[in-house]
Formats: sequence, structure tokens, C-alpha cells
Amino acid sequence: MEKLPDPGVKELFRDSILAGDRMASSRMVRELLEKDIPVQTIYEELIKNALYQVGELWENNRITVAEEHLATSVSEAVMNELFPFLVTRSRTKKKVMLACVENELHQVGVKMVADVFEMKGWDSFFLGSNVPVHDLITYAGKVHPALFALSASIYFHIPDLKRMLHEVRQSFPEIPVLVGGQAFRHGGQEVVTGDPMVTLIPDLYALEKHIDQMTSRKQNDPI
Ligand code: B12
Repeated sequence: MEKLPDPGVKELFRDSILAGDRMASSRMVRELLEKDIPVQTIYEELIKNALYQVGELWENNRITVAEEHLATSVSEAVMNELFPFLVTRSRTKKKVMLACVENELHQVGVKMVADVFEMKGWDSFFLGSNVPVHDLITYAGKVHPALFALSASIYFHIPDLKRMLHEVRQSFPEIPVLVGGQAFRHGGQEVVTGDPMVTLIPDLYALEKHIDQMTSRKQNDPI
């Protein structure tokens, strides 16, 4: 089922980010918000879809690296504008620390994840791309997150993820970890299986369900 009122907006948005037209891209997103389209849907169906297409165009030499960089920077700018519309007043007082694994430069997906947590009333500590394991652990010792969320997009970064998971689980065995990203399109699931504290989540729809389940589990816990 199409989740956007006008499927044509997908192409228009892709073209406007590729043209570096920040004004038009921003306007399209605001119009969807005015039609009560949820931010998760805008992220998944509009922005992620457009960036995946940008990736295919780049892979097939139909656009330059410059255009791909521009499209990504416009997308990130539009996402940053959404913060006041997505943040909820009722806060859970829970913290989530989010990071890309070492060497990983793709940060848009895990930024979307951070925003979904903000929507659900969590405080997000989004550390962005290429985070050294040691620094993640040191900073987590200060912030005391209730959850980690780690991202890897490139299959060859699965060993970096494995190492980061190992260190994080050793230092904070009581803190659950969510992982995700396109690295898992080609395999790699074995790094998360066998540890009940580590969960692989494919997209924002599954993430939302997972956060709701975590919240209801906590509420039903005996005091
Ligand atoms: C923009 C981009 C870049 C930018 C990133 C800048 C930035 N600010 O992030 C730059 C220029 C740095 C870049 C570099 C490279 N890139 Co690039 N890039 C892309 C592009 C076009 C878009 C990425 C993106 O933002 N996607 C949109 C987001 C929203 O999608 P997502 O990451 O999948 O996230 C979703 C889910 O996976 C999930 N998720 C993600 N993380 C997490 C974490 C958790 C905890 C959870 C719950 C969920 C979750 O939630 C999100 C919403 O559903 C993609 C194309 C594509 N298919 O994505 C190629 C792509 C990812 N890049 C690719 C490649 C090959 C490279 C380079 C190796 C190119 C090169 N030769 O230098 C380098 C590697 C750099 C590095 N060391 O990491 C390939 C990867 C192939 C592969 N899987 O191995 C792709 C797929 C392009 C292609 N079609 O070939 N890239």
C-alpha cells in the first residue's frame, strides 16, 4: 500500500535533492507534514527512497560524486528542520547513544533512528559517523544510556561492528544494543545471533514497534 498521498512526490523530491534545491525539498516535506503524514513515513518513503535511488544513479555513473554529496547534504538539512515537529513534550528520561561503527561514514540512517527515539520521548545522543570504540565507551560511562544503537552500511565494516559489539557488551553487559544498516543486506547476521541483548532492526517501522514493546515490557515489570 502506498503510504504517501501522491506517489509522484517521490520523484520530485529525488530530483530536487539532486538539484540542490533546498527550498523545494523543504517545502515538499512541510506539505506532507501538513497532511499529517508521520515523520517515519517521510523518512522511509521519501528521503530514504530518494537516497537509495541516488546510490543507484551514482553506481551506474549517471550522476557525479558532487551531485550525490549535494543530495545527501540537502536531505540532512531537511531532516534537521524537522526536529521541532517531531520532538515530544512527554519525556521518558531514558537515554539512547547512537553511533556508526569505526570507519563507517554513512550516518543518515542512524540519524533517522535518533529522531524516532526523540519522537518516543527518549533523549538521543547521536555521535554520527566513524566513532572510535574507546571513545564511545568512555562517553557512555559519563552519560549512562539505557540503550546503544549502532550502524554499519558497508559489508566490509561488519568486523568493525563485531569488535565494537564485543567491547560494548564487555563494558556494559546490562545495556541492550540495537544494530542496523545496509551492511546486513549481504549477510553478517551471525554477529548478532546468540546474544539476547543484541537485536538487529531493519527499518524505522520495526524500530517503532520495538521501542513500544520495550516501553510496555518495562511498564508491566513487577516493582
Ligand atoms: C550518501 C552516501 C554516501 C556518503 C555518506 C555521507 C553521510 N552523511 O552519511 C559518502 C560520500 C560518505 C559515501 C561514501 C561511500 N559509499 Co556511499 N552511499 C551513499 C548513499 C547514496 C546514501 C546513504 C544513505 O543515507 N541512505 C539512506 C539511509 C536512510 O538508509 P540506511 O542507511 O539504509 O538506513 C536505514 C536502515 O538501514 C536503518 N538503519 C541504518 N542504521 C541503523 C542503525 C540502527 C540501530 C537501526 C535500528 C536501524 C538502522 O534505518 C534507516 C531507515 O530505514 C548510498 C545509497 C544507499 N543505498 O543508501 C551509498 C552506498 C551506501 N555507498 C556505497 C559505497 C560503495 C560507498 C563508498 C565505499 C564509495 C567509495 N568508493 O568511496 C564510500 C564508503 C565510505 C565509508 N568508509 O563508509 C554503496 C554500499 C554498497 C555496500 N553495501 O557495500 C551504496 C549502497 C551505493 C551503491 N549503490 O553502491 N556514501
